[in-house]
Amino acid sequence: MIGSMPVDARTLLHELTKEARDLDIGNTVARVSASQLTSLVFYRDFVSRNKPVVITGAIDHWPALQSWTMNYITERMGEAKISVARTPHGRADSVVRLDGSQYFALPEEEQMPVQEFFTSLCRENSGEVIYAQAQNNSLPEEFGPLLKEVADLEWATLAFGTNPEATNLWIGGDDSMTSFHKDHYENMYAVVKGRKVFTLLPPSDAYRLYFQTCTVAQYRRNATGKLHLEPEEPSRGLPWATVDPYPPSDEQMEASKLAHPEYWDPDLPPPLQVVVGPGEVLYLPSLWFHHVRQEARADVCVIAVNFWYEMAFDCKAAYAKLADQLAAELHSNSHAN
Ligand SMILES: O=C(O)CCC(=O)C(=O)O
Repeated sequence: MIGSMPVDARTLLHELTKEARDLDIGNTVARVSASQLTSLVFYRDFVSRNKPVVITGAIDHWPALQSWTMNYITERMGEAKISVARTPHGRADSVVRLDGSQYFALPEEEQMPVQEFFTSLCRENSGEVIYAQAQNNSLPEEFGPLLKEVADLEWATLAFGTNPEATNLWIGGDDSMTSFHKDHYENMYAVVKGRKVFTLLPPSDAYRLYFQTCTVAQYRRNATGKLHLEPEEPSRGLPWATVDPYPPSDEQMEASKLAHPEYWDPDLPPPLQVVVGPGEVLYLPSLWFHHVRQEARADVCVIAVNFWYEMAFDCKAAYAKLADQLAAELHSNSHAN
């Protein structure tokens, strides 16, 4: 026995991981042309199975694909201010280890005109990283003048049976990353400029992400003008995934292999990786764990629009909750032993 769990709970979870891949998910994310995809096929082959897919050719008609240069966006937006997240390293909303403690680090949040945002984004080596990543229905709420240059994905809306609850615009550079997490939404993620690299794990694999309860803290500027982490008052804890799939140094990679053996285990199927390019849309099913990094290449910045649809709290959601609970139990027992 490990604590109160049978000793083979870990083996059973490994089997679940392998079986989910063998039966349906596979080891790659398929690409399907929008011309072959009706709402019914999309629902039958992907939504009902909670299975990711990249759809090509679905947004070729969006004027945004051609028009959204930095100059054009600046001109359309004028003096309107947008929400911007700022960190020293580009890893907002992620686990940061400091003086022997683990913090869940929220970014400093600012409002600034788009012109100032783009100027800072283009400035190299400022020692800080900014990312327009507000998830408050930001396309209509903050970028209203650009709204008409994208269109709803009507076939997806039909498959989900509801209009999107939020439509968010994301603008950032190569240094911004989004740490592993899951959302209680069905997500249609459309890339307009640059590339997004998604690392994905299904809900069954929660135990491979080593969630730990971290103290919530936020970056704030101190008297010398530097960003530093300030724990929230009153103090609160948040369980968050501690695995970083791109450790910044060889040393940190070795440390991660020791701390997170089931993430890197060569006997388990590796996380799925998919690169989503301009004009492509990723269907990211609800409750899938995702880590996101970006590659601007010649574009200077990466721009994407995502649509969040309400998810069904069905039996798949119940299985996912069980997987989360087993993961928490397994790791709390590993610490205790
Ligand atoms: O693009 C990103 O940086 C993160 C996207 C994301 O996490 C989401 O759409 O849920």
